[in-house]
Amino acid sequence: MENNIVRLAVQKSGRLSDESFDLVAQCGIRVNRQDHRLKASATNFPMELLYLRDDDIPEYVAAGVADLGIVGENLIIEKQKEVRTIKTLGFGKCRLSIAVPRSLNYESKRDLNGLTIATTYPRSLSRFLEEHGIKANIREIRGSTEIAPSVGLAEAVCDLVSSGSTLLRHGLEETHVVFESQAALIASNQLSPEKQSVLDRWLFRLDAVLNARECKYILLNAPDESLEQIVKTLPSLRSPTVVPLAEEGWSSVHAVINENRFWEVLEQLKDLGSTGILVCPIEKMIIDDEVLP
Ligand code: PRT
Ligand code: ZN
Repeated sequence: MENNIVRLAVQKSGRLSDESFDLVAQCGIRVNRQDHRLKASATNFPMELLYLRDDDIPEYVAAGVADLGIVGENLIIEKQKEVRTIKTLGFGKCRLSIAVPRSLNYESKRDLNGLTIATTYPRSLSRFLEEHGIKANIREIRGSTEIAPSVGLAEAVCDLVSSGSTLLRHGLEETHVVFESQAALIASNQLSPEKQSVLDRWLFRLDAVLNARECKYILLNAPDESLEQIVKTLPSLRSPTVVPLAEEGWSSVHAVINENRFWEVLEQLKDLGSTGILVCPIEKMIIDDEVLP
């Protein structure tokens, strides 16, 4: 029984923590964590959570100490451990970028030659410099990368960026994106068949939660004369549901619509004479042969 329990490593406390815990909870998995302990068991699913520093998660999963982990792609790329990326999770979005002081009057990649670049991502930076034929020095530091140029430790930085306000505050200008990143689920390469089947059960739930996050349920009233056009405008799972209203000449249309195209579609629907448009969140969405709208 014991070896059927999958161990999921999550960030103990940091930018990925809350959304990692929420994702587990939204999959209906209840975790009983007491006093901020480093390990906790789920009460209704064969899963155990390990609470770690994010930097350690790829190593723990590669070593098989944890079976699964939720960690930024930035660390998966940087740490180069033998793990499988199962899926990206849509949060913790950022990019690893090179930035230089605005006073440098930077023009092109060539200006990086001969500079010292401070980073906590030496491998990723080194690969980028090599690929672009840039000869710069890498100074590996532990944190607070953005202050390195102002204290004379380096002439440029390579750090994670999300809003860009940290760079701005420190007089730095983003010049190159090394890669884009978001949180991902990783797995050990040595999962037993029992653990793989627990992972498959969890993935079924995870997909239902992640698919639902991307979509909204929409209901509207459509005049019959533009019904055909309205139905064509609406992407949906298979096709929209159309139900006649009690009032002659009108129908109610129900559909599932992707967040990406949401406002654009809504405008078209209004132009086609739709009224009483309601938009509702979807909690879980299970799709088989149908593709996301
Ligand atoms: O203690 P532990 O080691 O677990 O945590 P940590 O302090 O190393 O990591 P944490 O919690 O800061 O970040 C965890 C993960 O969140 C990262 O590995 C990324 O995958 C992801 N992430 C997303 C970010 C950012 N966005 C981000 N903006 N990680 C860090 N930053 C930092 C960046 O380093 C810079 O200092 O935020 C600053 C820039 O932010 P903006 O918004 O000003 O551009
Ligand atoms: Zn860290």
